[in-house]
Amino acid sequence: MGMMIDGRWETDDGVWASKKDGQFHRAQSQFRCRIGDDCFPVEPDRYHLYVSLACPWAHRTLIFRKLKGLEKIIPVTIVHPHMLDQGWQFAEPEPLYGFTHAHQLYALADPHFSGRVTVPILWDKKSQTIVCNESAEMIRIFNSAFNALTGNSDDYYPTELRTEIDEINAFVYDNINNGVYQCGFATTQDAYESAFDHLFAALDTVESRLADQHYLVGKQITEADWRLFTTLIRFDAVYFGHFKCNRNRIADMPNLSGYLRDLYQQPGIADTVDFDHIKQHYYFSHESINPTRIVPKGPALDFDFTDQDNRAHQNNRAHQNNLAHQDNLAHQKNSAHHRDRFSS
Ligand SMILES: N[C@@H](CCC(=O)N[C@@H](CS)C(=O)NCC(=O)O)C(=O)O
Repeated sequence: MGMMIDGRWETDDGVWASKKDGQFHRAQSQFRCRIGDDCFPVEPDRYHLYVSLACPWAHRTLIFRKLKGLEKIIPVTIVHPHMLDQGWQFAEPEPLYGFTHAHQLYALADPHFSGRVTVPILWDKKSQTIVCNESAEMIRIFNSAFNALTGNSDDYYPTELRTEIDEINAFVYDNINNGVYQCGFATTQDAYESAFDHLFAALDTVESRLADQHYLVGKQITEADWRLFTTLIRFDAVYFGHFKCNRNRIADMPNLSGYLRDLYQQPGIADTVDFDHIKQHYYFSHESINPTRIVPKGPALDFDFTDQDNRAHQNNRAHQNNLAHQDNLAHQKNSAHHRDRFSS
């Protein structure tokens, strides 16, 4: 692995944590434009998305691309799962310029770019630059910018819920999304244990929150849920083992695991999840954590079943279904009563 210094790729020692404190500090994304202004107008066939199927941040953008019906408007290129000395590479030369590595895109966007070469990348074909390389902002772009072209006005960041969504996003980002990386990339015992404690305290908080409500911000799915989802879906397969986030699995937390399956089973979402890529990427790419690069065969995972019994709010849901069923029965009885009256 490595990074760009003044437009040139430089390989480094493959250690993610800071030498000073043994903690992993995530760098700020540097391309932060929006679509819908004069520089980047809303147009079909103008933007291109580069993602890794392994990366939880990139996964957010794939989910929004799917939910918002943007597949035809924003084509996607998927990087090879292994991120090695030259950073992200393409299995085959990518379609726009024939580049073999993602750092070539960064160099084209800015010949003096210094920083990490991350995915996802939202690319503008017309001005040959990166519009945005920050997933949190990309999903907001996808949420609304192309509505007029797609006719899809589903809103995962509704105005009246924004304060609550922002609050829960910050909590989930600091402790869970980034928390798993802080456990996994820590190079001191203290840094690891502190990240571990924050991570599981936060998962406990979310587990309790989901006892009374279906989703993080009440009854409807919002971007907050999709942001948490991409970490949860990877948890038992990689974070538990590879990143040593092993107090327990998500499968052991009834509300979180029911919630995770609920999100996984939403239309189109399972197609965005690729466990082979996910495991290949993490176990093979992070040589400093897994020097043998052996990719585990397990665990056996199943996100396709539904359970009515082990999630408290599903009991609520079951209870509501039951009430609805009784209403329905009452209604049928009434109708039958009316029918009888009218037929007699
Ligand atoms: N803040 C960025 C973070 C993206 C990110 O860190 N992606 C990882 C893959 S999971 C990456 O590309 N890392 C390469 C590197 O840091 O060199 C976002 O959310 O878009």
